[in-house]
Amino acid sequence: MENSAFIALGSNIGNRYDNIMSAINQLVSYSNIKLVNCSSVYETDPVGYEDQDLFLNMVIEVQTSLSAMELLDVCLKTELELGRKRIIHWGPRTIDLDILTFNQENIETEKLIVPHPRMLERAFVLIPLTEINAANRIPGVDKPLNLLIDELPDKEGVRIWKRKNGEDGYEHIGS
Ligand code: GSY
Repeated sequence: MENSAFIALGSNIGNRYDNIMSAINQLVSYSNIKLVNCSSVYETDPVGYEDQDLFLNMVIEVQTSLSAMELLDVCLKTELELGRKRIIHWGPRTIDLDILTFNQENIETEKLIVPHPRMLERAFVLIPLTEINAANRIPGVDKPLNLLIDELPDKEGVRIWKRKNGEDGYEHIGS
C-alpha cells in the first residue's frame, strides 16, 4: 500500500453520522484501501449555499495501492451506493467524499484536482485535517496548516461533535 491519501467526508441529509460511518466502512471493504487515521467529527455551518442544514464533517487518512484516479472512482461509487442526492449545486447531500491530497502529488485532470482546489478556504476541511496531519503541511503550500486556519474567517462555524476517543462534545474551536 504505497500511496497515502487524505479524504474529507461530509453529510447534511438523514442520519449524518451513519452516512459518514457507512462511507468509511464501504471504503475499507476494499482490500487495497487501509484506514490509517480518523479525525474527530465536527458539526459545521454550511458554506456556500447557506440556507441548508448543518453538516457533519471529518477527515480520514488511508493507505492504498490504488492510483489517485482509481481511488476517485471508489469514492464516487461509494457516494452513489449511499444514495447521494444533490439537487442544488453546493446544496444538501447525503454524503460527499473529496480526495484532499494524494502523496505529495499535484494532479490536474478534468475529473480530479489534488490538492483539492478549495480546501485552503474551508475551515470544515482544514480543522479536522490538522488533527491527523502530523506534517502540518499541504503539498505545494508554504504555510503550515495551523497558520492557514488562523487566517480563516469561518472557523467559529466548526464545532467538535464527537471526539476521536468517542466522547460527545460541543465546543467552538479557539474558544
Ligand atoms: O464540499 C463539501 C460539501 N459542502 C460542505 C460541507 O461538507 N460542509 C460545510 N460546512 N459546508 C459545505 N458546503 C458544501 S458545498
